[in-house]
Amino acid sequence: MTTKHSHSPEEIRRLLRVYFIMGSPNTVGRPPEEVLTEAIAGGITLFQFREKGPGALTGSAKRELASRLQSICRKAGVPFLVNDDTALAEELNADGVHVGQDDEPAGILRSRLGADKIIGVSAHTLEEARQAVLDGADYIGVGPIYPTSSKPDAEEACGPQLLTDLRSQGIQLPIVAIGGITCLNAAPILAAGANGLSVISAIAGAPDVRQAAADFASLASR
Ligand code: TZP
Ligand code: MG
Repeated sequence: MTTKHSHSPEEIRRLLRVYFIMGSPNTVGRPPEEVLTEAIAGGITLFQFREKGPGALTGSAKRELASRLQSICRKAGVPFLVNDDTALAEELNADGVHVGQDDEPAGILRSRLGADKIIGVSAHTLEEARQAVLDGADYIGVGPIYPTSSKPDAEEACGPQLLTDLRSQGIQLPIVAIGGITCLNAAPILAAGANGLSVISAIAGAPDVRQAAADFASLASR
């Protein structure tokens, strides 16, 4: 089922440029609020709260952190998306959600959340990309492009070639690439047709978070 979405593809493509993903396990001992604030100062365009992995918060601690990060985003005008936890996204009235293939289908989410929420879906094949289009997703996340240590159950790295293939097979939906992306290996990803770069460790774990985000921002806006 396709419900009309209210964000234009142009707007989504712009938001995807520097798409920072983070939860408390990713900030190498630093307060997530501080890391997010620095990343925003560097120029991230979209934020996803992804509270997963060793030591991830649950229950009210997770909800409270999400809410603090959401207000930081709100003040800066950076949309705040929630990974997987659609109940939390609804409770907080987040700007959107990002879901994987094992989560709630995007078509159902679209009817429940409405046209104005941003819905992203992870896709690893042409089939999954086509389904995301039918389901009314705003964008797909494609990866891991390169090997990553931030997601232990990630599939095998696909390289920029999968992006080239999806584009040549007619997928026009905005695409953000993910997995092992750094400023040094990002150029072929953008050249292959991705509209933006999704990054955890190269920003959250950088010695200078603001500078790292700024470096991605100048790459992605070329
Ligand atoms: N999905 C595919 S790879 C990945 C996710 C959530 C992790 C990306 O993290 P990093 O540190 O940017 O490789
Ligand atoms: Mg998931």
